Amino acid sequence: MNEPLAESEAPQARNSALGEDALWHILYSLGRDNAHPDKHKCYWGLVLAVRDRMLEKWASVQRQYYENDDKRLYYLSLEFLPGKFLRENLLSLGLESEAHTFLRKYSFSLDQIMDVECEPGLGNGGLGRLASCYMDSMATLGLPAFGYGIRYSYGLFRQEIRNGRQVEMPDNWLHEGNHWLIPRPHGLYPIRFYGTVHEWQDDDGTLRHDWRGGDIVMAMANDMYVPGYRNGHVNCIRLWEARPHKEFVLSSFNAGDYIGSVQEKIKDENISMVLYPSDDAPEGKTLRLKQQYFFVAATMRDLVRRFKKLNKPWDQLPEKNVVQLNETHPSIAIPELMRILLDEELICWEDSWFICQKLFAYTNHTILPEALETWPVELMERLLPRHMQIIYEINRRFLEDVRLHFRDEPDLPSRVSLISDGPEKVVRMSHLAIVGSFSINGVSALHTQILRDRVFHDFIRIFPDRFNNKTNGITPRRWLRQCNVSLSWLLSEHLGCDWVTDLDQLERIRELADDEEFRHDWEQCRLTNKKRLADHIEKRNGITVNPHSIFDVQAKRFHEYKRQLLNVLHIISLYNHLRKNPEVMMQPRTFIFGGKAAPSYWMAKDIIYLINCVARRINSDPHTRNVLKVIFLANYNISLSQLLVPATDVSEQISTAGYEASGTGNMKFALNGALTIGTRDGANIEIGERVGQDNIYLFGLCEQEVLDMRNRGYDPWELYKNDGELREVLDMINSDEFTPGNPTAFSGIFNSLLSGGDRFMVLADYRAYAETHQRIAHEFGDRELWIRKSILNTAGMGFFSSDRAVREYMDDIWGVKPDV
Ligand code: GPQ
Repeated sequence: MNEPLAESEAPQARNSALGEDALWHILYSLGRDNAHPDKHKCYWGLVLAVRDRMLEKWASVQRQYYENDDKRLYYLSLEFLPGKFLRENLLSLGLESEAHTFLRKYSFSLDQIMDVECEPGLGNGGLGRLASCYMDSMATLGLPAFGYGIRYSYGLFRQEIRNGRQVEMPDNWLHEGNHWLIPRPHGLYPIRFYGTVHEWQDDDGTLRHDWRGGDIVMAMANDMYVPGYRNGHVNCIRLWEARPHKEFVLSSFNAGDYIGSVQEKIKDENISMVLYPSDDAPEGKTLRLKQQYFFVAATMRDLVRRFKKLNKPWDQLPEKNVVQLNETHPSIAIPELMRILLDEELICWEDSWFICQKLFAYTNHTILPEALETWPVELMERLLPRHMQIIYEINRRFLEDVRLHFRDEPDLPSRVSLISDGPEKVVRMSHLAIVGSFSINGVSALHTQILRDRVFHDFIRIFPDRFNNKTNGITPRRWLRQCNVSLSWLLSEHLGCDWVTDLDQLERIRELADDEEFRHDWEQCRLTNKKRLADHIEKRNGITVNPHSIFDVQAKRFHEYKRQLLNVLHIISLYNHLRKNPEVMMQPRTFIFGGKAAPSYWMAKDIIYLINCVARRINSDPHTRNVLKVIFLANYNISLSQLLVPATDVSEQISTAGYEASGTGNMKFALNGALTIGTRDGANIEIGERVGQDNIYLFGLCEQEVLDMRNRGYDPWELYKNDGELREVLDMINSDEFTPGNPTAFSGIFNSLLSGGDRFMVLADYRAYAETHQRIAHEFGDRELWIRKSILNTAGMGFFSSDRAVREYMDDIWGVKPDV
């Protein structure tokens, strides 16, 4: 993303062997003896050799963007979760076999050297992973696209389980350095905070504004490269890192305040120090707003700098660029661009606003009321005084318009206002994003419908053409080709290799569901994956699990709405059933959990503790342990997910209907042949439509029923009284059954389900859930039936490729074209 090289300076494509280059780098770039390279040296040598090849392609692609005068997409996201790079990049660049040849010489496998790689945890969960899937598809489709985010020094915390409880440990992912990331210490941007706004008049007498003073922090780029799948295309994700402002530090040195100046330096670097570990629930802390403005301001600088090089009039900015906002986190970009256009480029308000509204597009990922971002006016006024003025002016003009067009609705302006009047005035970031964007999309059909009907209902009437749906997708490269090698080979044997970039081809295996030999091979692949996971569980948790048992997996962030509680209540009732009926034949089951809870989310952490206490009890009971196991896998991340996904028989997608915007884990499991037990929520509904209702287990209240039940007055105590099995389970939780000597360990959970009103309708869905599980256990026993369903799941999942999703964004929103 630096200036493209002139043709004559362009590097020559590498034609030496990958292994030779790796050895060269071990000596000359890493400064290590390359005579008998160990695992670490082999890994880093390979990384550098692969990186060379990516950089060559990247440079020529950048040149192409300029030469072809392409419209560019800027994808702004506070989170990215790319997972480990080496295997993915080898695969995309077609370098796998060369890498194997090199490693074989030193008796290493690719799996072994992948242990050396740290996974960047620059995101919390679904939102960050979606951004990475989309970057992969953009490169694979050859789009002129740029990802932008923050290079956090510390990623999402590492989770350890001690005595059953989550303990958070820092994730110092850069401690060894990271050659996948190229720092660009030249050409840093100054980013201002605080300060004051001065007014002045230009020659025409127009009132102008100038934001001055305050603190300056420097933004330094770190570039991470994303190769397309075997198409010679390489894009880049630019991650900003905060650096101290040199002049400021120098002046303190001169004043003799050495310690003071070092402290200032540390304070400035804090901005990009750590990822906020909350998901679907923003933390209203000043540092978070600083992070948002910091990365957005640096990004808009890059955009404007590149645009100015084209020497085009400003009204062409939206013809040559589009900015996609991943949630409201980067929505301060809207007033920031207004500030640049008004105060620096001296463009008038009307023209500036016209440009903004044509440039930005906003994706909403949640309807949880507590997760809709707001910032106190008072904070915004201090930290970003000019932006607050601009927001007031945007609001004033917008509300004037609303009053004009909706004269008989006097309440409407206050409902849609960008600023809410409560005891504390806050800026509603979603309203800002809606008013300042030409497109607003939800991430599944149901979610978009809820945005239309409820959350943004007023705005639909004001801007009827802006709202649209883009159902999420996942990249088949990482989530099938890479994570499920055995199944990928089987698919390629029957379909050829094109499915990797054309996932609809999977439809063609539908007819093979009737082929006994194919079903046999399918089952063998699944068993291989399950054995691999069983080995991992043995190693990590010291527990032996039966690879022929049902692997039932719920892996995702811990959140009450995702209802891990529903799952554990059911496990306890199965356990009770087994103890009471020791002679009963039961399908062996292994329930596997993975996921982190936000460090301050006590209820979610208690649920993790409950699962671990229940697991300890069940796994050690000699009467049940051959048929029932409960496993909590610590530190769930992308790498662990790649191991779990291909080994899962039953995928738990059991959020309260209406709460999960889409879900993407649901797609990964089903693509790999797991059957879903799920509510009619988010993308589950669309998965059911594609794989066929016979091949998915949907249960429980739908979104409308949840609303109706709550409106009628839902009383969880009624269910407690009437369902003896459920009551027994709840009473066990409310006693010292799982925490001997401590009967109140889970009273918080018990109370939230009963006296607290059961906000997420866990008890209301309990019976339907338990019955559905019974059906699943029965059908799993019929191997032919089950494998057929498994095949039909994979066959129907082509739609959920992120290539499809990105193509829809490209055609309906971005208006960018592939350049390959
Ligand atoms: N999501 Cl708002 C997150 O992972 N983090 C967030 O801060 C917000 C949403 C998820 C959402 O819960 C899932 O339903 C979606 O599938 C995912 O975003 C991607 O759209």
